[in-house]
Amino acid sequence: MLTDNDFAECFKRENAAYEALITRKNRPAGAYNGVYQRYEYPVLTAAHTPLFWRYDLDPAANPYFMERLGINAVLNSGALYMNGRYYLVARVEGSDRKSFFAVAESGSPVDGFRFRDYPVRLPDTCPEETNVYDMRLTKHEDGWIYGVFCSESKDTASNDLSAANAQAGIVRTKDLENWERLPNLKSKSPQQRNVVLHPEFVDGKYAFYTRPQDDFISTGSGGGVCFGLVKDITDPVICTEEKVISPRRYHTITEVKNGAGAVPIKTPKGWIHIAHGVRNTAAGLRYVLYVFATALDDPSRLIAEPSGLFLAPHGSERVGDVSNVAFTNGAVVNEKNEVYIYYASSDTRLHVASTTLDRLIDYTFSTPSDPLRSADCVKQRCELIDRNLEYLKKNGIPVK
Ligand code: BGC
Ligand code: BMA
Repeated sequence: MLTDNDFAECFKRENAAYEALITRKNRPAGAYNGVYQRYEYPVLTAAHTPLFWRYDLDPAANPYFMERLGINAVLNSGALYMNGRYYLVARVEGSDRKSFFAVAESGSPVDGFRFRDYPVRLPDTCPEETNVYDMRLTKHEDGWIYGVFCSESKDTASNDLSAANAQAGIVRTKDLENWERLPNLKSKSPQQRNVVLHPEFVDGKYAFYTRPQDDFISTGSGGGVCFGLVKDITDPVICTEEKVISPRRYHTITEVKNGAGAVPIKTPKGWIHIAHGVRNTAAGLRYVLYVFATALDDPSRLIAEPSGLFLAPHGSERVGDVSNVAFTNGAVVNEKNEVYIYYASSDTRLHVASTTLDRLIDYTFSTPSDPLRSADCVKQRCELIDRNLEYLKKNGIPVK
């Protein structure tokens, strides 16, 4: 048992370490690729959650100054930039495996994120709901901020204890403090995960990016990221055919699954989507980010899909609770047209990568697309090499 003095010392020490972590400056790090810049430190981790979420700070109740309710991970976060501040609605996972949402904010896009005193207290309207995660935040032109997330329940129709059912939950707020829960999205698909609300009306309706799936894990016949319209957001039923806009393809990074990630970014050339693609490997599923663009006059029309992955788990990002995963559900653009992409690694911690709108547009619309066969990929690369060697020779630039 600690003396009151030791208890107080312990708190002081841990609190100082916490403050040092929150106020630590981040800096650009990692290899140059011209597309985006990674940062040295994650922006949020389990250790960024306040001590008073985890410890009982009363020495009489907690004589050893123990964590009573541990936090296991902070990951997949929705993101918003408003009035000069950066807001993240992170997925926080307790050591009990249940996830919940919590708002962290900062004046800087890359460091200084501090959680509000309390997590989001989501209206508890679905008694069967066991777990919630991966909220996408959409500042909609109707004036509300919507949060679309995965609402997971036990599949009671199955004898398999781990069988589950995923649906898209919907909440809305004006201040990220008071949340109104709407009914879950209804679509023809028995399950839905990775659903994103488009920020503008399309044909006067709410537009959703969906991801139909046959069961909880497998997308089965689900062809990829889809698009569907909803007339009334308070009775959200997809009233159109769910049209595939970013298909899964054999022997690509989307072979097993894909899903919408960040809310699409509006640019003069089209809507830019940063999504995730999944392939299976001997070491399990590998999640990477990829990019595609849809037309301004019809956000369900694919107009560009740069080849291959945009961002993959790298170095220490590759290891965590669910290793080999990069996942995003939030990116923001500020008034300087800087883009910050919040991505989690291996279901454990949240990072940021920065780029600019101009770079992202150039990447999206000037990167060649995947020719889908080794022989054609070699041809594509040889054409690049030909052009480069010619250019270097013509300009007298030595490479060796
Ligand atoms: C986990 C998610 C995961 C999903 C599918 C859920 O139970 O919480 O992180 O994406 O299962 O594997
Ligand atoms: C998915 C997502 C994420 C998670 C990923 C890897 O299906 O919805 O929650 O990051 O699996 O486990």
